[in-house]
Amino acid sequence: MENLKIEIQNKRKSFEDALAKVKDRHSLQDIRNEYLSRQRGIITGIFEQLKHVKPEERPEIGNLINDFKNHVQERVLALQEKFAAPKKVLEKVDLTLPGEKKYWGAPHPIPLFQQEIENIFLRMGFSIADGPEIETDYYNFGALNFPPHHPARDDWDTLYITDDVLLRTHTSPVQIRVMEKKKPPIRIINPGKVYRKEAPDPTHLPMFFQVEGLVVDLGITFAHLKGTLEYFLKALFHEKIKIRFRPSFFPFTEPSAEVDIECTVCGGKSEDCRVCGGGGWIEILGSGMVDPQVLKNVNIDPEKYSGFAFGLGVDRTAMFAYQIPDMRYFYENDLRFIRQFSLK
Ligand code: 2U9
Repeated sequence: MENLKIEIQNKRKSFEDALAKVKDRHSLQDIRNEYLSRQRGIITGIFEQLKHVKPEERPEIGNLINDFKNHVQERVLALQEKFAAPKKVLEKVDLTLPGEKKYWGAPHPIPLFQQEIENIFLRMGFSIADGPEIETDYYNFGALNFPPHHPARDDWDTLYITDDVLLRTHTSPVQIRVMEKKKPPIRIINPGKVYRKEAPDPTHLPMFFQVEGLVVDLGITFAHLKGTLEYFLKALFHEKIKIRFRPSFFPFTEPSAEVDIECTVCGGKSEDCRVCGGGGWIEILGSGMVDPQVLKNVNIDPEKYSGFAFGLGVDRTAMFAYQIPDMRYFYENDLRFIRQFSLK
């Protein structure tokens, strides 16, 4: 019994020594476990020795051990409170301050307008085709009947990555790629970004969006081209819009025509109209019958098949549809401008 009494005294002393060195919650928890753990704690170990003590002496030793255990618990509890994480001070809310403004985004007018164009052609049974923006000289020029170094290339000048690799100037390479893989009937539109060597001004951008289209099948004539584009322009603007076809030239179509609509601002009635310049007409589309050489380049027999193609600038057409005087507004990201547009 004397030995156990001495051991309790020693353990009590070492507990106090250990407690004096405690600096934080974690080291306190280690000491707590060392002394109070139910399975391997020092106090449990001392209690286990009680069975070797004579029965008449057990109450006295039992009291001593309980006393030691209570002491350890109280001391640990007191220090736990000392090291407890500081309570968060509740943030005071000043209800007189103005609310936080949320800036919601808005769909950009160009993709919205592109979707309107796409929907009209989808209703006519066209599919949408896509392709790379970085192209080779062959797909952007060669296959489309632009001879090397021909001055016609000047109007389509672009940014070159190498002598042979460039940013596409039109989405026409997509049509070439489609025709290489798929034989007629073909009825596709290709919307997408194109690039030109241009300094930005109210009517020019070095990057803009185009939608081009291509139909190739047996017996396709200029009448199909005219009917398709008239339907498209009436659906995009209004049923009664006046349309005219003007002869033109493109290396990849023969014959070629540009398509004008009557001025959306003055209707041809103002001599100093800032949109049509008094001419009364606005050029909207380029078009033509696919040049037989272009069909040969993709191994489609021009004696058997014929086709028509067309192209329009989405940004330029959106300018007229929404009566916006400067194309650069579309890319300034001014939310006051962008928020004014939504799907019809
Ligand atoms: C193939 C054959 C022919 C597509 C065409 C135009 C005329 C045209 C311009 C309008 C304004 C481009 O955005 S714009 O600068 N487009 O004038 N595009 S015919 O002709 C093709 C295309 C692909 C294989």
